[in-house]
Amino acid sequence: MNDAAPNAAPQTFYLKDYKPFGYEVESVKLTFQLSPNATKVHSAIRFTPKADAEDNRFFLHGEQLSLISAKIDGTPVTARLVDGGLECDVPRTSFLWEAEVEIDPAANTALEGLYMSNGMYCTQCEAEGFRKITYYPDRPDVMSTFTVRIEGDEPVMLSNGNPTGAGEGWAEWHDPWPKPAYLFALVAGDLVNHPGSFTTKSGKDVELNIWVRPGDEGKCAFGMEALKKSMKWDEDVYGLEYDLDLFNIVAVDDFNMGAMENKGLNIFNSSCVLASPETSTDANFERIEAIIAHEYFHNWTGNRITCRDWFQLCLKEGLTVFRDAQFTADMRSEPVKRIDDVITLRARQFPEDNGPLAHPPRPEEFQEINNFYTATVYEKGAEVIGMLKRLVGDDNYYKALKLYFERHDGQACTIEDWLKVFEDATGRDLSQFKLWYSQAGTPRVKVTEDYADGTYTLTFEQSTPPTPGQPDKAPRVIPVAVGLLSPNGGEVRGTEVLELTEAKQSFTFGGLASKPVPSILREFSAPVILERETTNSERAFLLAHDTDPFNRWEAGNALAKEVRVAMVLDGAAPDAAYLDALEKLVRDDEQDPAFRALVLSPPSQSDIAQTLHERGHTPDPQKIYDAAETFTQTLAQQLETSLPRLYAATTVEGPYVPDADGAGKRALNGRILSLLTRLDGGEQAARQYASADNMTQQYAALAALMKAEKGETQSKAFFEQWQDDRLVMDKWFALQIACAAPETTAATAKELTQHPLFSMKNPNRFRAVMGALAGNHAGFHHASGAGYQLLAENLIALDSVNPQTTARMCAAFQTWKRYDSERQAQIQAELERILATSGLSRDTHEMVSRMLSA
Ligand code: 0A1
Ligand code: ZN
Repeated sequence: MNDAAPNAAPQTFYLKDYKPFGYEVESVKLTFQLSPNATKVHSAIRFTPKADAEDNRFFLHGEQLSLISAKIDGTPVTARLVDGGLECDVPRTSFLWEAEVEIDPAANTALEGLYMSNGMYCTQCEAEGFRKITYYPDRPDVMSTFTVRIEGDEPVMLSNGNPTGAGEGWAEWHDPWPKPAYLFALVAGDLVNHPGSFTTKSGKDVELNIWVRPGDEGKCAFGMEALKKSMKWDEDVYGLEYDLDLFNIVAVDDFNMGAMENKGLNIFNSSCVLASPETSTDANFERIEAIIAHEYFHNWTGNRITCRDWFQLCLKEGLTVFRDAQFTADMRSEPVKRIDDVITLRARQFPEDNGPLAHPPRPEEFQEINNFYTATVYEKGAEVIGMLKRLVGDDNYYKALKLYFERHDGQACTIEDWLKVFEDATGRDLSQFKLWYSQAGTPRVKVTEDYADGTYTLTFEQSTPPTPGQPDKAPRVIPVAVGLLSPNGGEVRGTEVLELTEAKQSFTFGGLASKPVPSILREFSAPVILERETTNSERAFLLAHDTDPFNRWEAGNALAKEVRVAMVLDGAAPDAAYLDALEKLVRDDEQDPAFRALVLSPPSQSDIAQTLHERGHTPDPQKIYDAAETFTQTLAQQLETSLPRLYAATTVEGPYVPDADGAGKRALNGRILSLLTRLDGGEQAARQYASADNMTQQYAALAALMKAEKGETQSKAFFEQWQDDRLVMDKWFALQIACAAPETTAATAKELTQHPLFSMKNPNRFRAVMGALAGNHAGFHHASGAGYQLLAENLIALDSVNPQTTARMCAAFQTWKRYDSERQAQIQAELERILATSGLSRDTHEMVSRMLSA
């Protein structure tokens, strides 16, 4: 069911047009009479006109609703149905608005508003889904208390806040905290709970529950512990306590995103909460812990203090991602978390910032807000906060946050409010820093050096390439953390933060005995691309000696990229010195296994393509693939004699524990197994597959075997064993495609779309297949164009079912201008084909037109 979305000229919304709503909403009472195809929603809402309103048009959003009746103060009224909602003539004094509407949750495959998943009712209202439930001023700056009555025969019926009554066929809820409609939630179905409890630091007992489908009870314990750790951490680090008697989490199989922070009733994609050693990998466990924390942290950064309008989305998302990253660093390993985050930023945000979809963390216009839940808003939004914290220092950061909560609790805020708090708390002028919120694009920072008479000079030049709508950019404030090492390995100057504010700027370091080796952008102190002429031997030196763990990894990563680039461009053999350095590191048992695993993980093929493109070459995906294969094979051979010992030494014995230590060891063990499998015909991997008692090891063995084309038996066995587990089957679907050779990738994916367990209605399954297709760089970009075609066909088919997921997945084409003219022509034709689809959703229309018009 699509919104009426004309293929031409959809409406654009602008930040500059913001106007407050002309009415206060004093209270909201909702009654739901549940029925799969005909749910009735009765609303009783008290409005009071604002005395100082610029505009008293009484407009309520509403989409896909059948209006049955409307009343004001008990008297029937005639509302005018207009585009996107209704208008009505209303009194100039406080009045009670009542409406009855009918909706069809069973037909709602877009998964926005009230919908059904496996026979269970659930809601998703962010960003603008509440208007599909009833007529309402569906905007985040309208906050009110909600009282909800649910009538139906579902055994469990939940809403926000605290329960206030229940009986045969009904349940009532009241949420005392004023909230915007996007935080409304309702869940009803046959659910069972995994209970828990938490006592806040001021002594309040909070009842906790994770609600799941019968059969999934055994997969809740880890999530419950993660929730309790999050509650404790937010008290300890930010001084923030939970504010209701109850906190519910519900797992839902059909969900467009990861999870949702609805007040007191978080709804999670089941893949982001259900965990067990048998069915989840270490990576799954870490992600679940992080997402539970993220949604919980939103209770303050998002719910108690929300956004004035959707342009301010990064106010809550950037800050909450920053907070969940701090949490993960504290629970696990700070350097490993930082390295992982930078890998993700480069893989997801850099392509966005350097392509046709580039937009600032605070965009100034949109057609469909769902298209702006992006890596730029989330991850770059978090990087901006990280820079702010580095610039003002830790103490000032927490002082400013304290002021933010005191000053803005209960309000809907803007980026201006946020920065003002920092200015007031620190006395610093942040007007130039604010450019990070309004300018798109990744700054390039070029560094040159000079040494004479004991004085070392670093000169930085910053510039940002043009992005859509922003041809020129002003210099930004860029914190660059720098340390200096002596050429024989010791640190001569510890980390200091240089503040770049101009287009070109120099910094000097005096009193040095010899020319130092600089370690620049430690901890990745700013989301920029650093350009510096250096040598592979200096990179190898830093890989061995840098005292900053991030930059040690970064040196190894840069080296790995240089070696591959040389292989692709000149057909060079893998660099011997680099192979030696890797071998030394892998065999050094003193080094953290997680770190060794990271250094052993090759840069992605897409990353190599981006690097080639930045240097003015046209990347050839097949050549990049071949170089990767040759490199890994050569590395395996070089390590041949040590692999069995290394494999044995890194195998984690004993019962599986999903902690950071074990995960680091298993990650290294998995890398070693994949190298070994290239040489031993798959013997060791087959043994590991047969004996594994946890998914991390079972999956690692299966992946190694499939990559080596030796996994047919195990893949069948895996299917047999797990065919009834939807989340494990997603792994199976994705792995077939991830491991396919370039020439068979599209065919493999196509075959899987015909598999009886493939479904367009389940976003996880669709993403497992189509996401894996787009993620197999050489397969997706195979010269035949079959990958492009298959994705486009499936996106067209999905658009009428689920526009939001379709639009998000269109971004797989965003790097299209990197490639040669044949590939560009193929992609362009597919994008045009999508755009020409009749009845195309507003979501997909916006994404595809942005990609085509750049
Ligand atoms: N606020 C959630 C993300 C989210 C956004 C939109 C959704 O549906 C359209 C669902 C979830 C978060 O940051 O976790
Ligand atoms: Zn969030």
